[in-house]
Amino acid sequence: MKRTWWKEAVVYQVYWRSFNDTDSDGFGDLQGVIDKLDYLKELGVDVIWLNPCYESPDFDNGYDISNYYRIMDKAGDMATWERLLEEVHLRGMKLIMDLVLNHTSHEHPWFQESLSSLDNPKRDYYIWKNPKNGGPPNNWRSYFEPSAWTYHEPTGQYYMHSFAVEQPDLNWENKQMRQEMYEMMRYWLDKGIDGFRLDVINLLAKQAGFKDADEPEGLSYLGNNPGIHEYLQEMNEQVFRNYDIMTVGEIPFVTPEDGLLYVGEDRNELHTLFHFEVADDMPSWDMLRFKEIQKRWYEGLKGKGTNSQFLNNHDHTRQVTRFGNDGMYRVESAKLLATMIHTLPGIPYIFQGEEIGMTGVRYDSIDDYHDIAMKNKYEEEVNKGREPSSVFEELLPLSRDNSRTPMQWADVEHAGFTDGKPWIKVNPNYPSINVEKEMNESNSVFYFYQTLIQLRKRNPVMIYGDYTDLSADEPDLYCYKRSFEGNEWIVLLNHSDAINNLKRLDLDLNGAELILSNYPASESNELNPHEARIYALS
Ligand code: ISL
Repeated sequence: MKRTWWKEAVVYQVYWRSFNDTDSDGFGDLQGVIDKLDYLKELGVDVIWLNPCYESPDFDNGYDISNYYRIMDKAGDMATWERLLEEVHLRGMKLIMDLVLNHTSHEHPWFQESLSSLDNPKRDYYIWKNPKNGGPPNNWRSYFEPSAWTYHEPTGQYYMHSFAVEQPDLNWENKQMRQEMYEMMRYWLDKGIDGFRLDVINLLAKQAGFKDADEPEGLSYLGNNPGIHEYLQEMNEQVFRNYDIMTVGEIPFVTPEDGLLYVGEDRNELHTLFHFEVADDMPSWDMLRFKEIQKRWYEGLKGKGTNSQFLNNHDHTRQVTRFGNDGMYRVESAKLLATMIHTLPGIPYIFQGEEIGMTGVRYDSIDDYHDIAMKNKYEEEVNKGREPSSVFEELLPLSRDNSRTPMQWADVEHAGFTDGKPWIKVNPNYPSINVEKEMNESNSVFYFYQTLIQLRKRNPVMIYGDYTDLSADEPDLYCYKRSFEGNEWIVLLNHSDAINNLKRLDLDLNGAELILSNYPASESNELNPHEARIYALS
């Protein structure tokens, strides 16, 4: 496969509203990101993924866009955004913008026009259907609502929303709407951004005929429908291929075989993708399942397409809490998970705060949570007559707010995130987990990430190397080989609170050079709890 800058990049996700607040309104802002670019440069990341900062009524934290050409007041203004882009580029980093094409906000002028009458020219920019048997057109539910349809009395039709009522789905069958979206994408690319993270991009094409789903709770009927590849090839032809950029598609419900259709280098669609076989479909850590997933995705894309590797983001609780050990082995576990994500095939993503081992939270009341997904689900379940406290306990671990707590900069009020009242409570463990503390400890999670990133820049084997799992049947030990142009590396991970012995793996490490470990260098055959080692065999 061709070597390219985006395949060699480490991407850092800035959830700006929780990153750094410079105007004391309790929300992070773009100036706050500018003020921390030197920190990101020191970490060594190459690309910054900025969550949506376009104008929005903020029902879904910016994923409900009401003006694609204006910056949300909470975030700042266009002049500040342009200064951010300039400062990112001055530091030799790149900026990709999060873009939502599947739906707009209900406050977008297009939707307001579409609502106004059956024959409004913008009516067909959205998905309107007549009632069926006096109710919704079909039995589909949405991610955030019991039904994917909301009735509009004045025009006597239902409109579709794959997410919240406030997020009406666009009708990608409408050519004029597509052209207006392509024009908007070129507007941002012509400003000099380096690509897009494309929100639920495989949902753009809707299922032909809008028939009832066999399993209305399943949701997969929302994605990968006929027509999606035609849309993406048209988008690539009219937008992407004219720029030196990276596009990463968020693609739920996708298999490696289908995934290749989106990111195959001969497909002229997207550059890479996030699949959700781990983040959405693995409730708790299952090493054997994880290895099987890695094997299938490696074999499915090998030599033809590029995967992306992540274990947490703004939608999923923090990896050290969900998949590691955020208690007595928090530091070792954070470093082990980082070693895994940065040495597996695919582009590694760092969600803000992951690089200092930030953990998930458990607030005591539903009132401490803001996530529309959780609030709607809580209401839906309680409205069924279920006991509120048991619903709360059930939803708590899944709340997307668990990863959205403010970045922890220092052991000062609100962790140095804001001088105002934070929009969401700061994790109470900020006195012991914060950037300032990490920067003063040579053996911190931060400096371990910095070392991993530096290793990646100097060793193409981490990026382009073949992958062989040497531990497929081991429930806790994960050992794999990466090989490229005569270089062979072995990665050893003991994802367990117990000591594990290597002898079961029948490895020959004689003469191997220990490149990196999250424990003091040791030649022992016993791996400590959550110990990670990288060896160079040749
Ligand atoms: O939140 C999830 C369940 O854990 C994810 O499945 C997520 O809802 C889904 O991947 C789509 O996420 C994206 O689109 C949503 C937005 O709320 C998310 O923040 C965004 O990442 C609607 O735009």
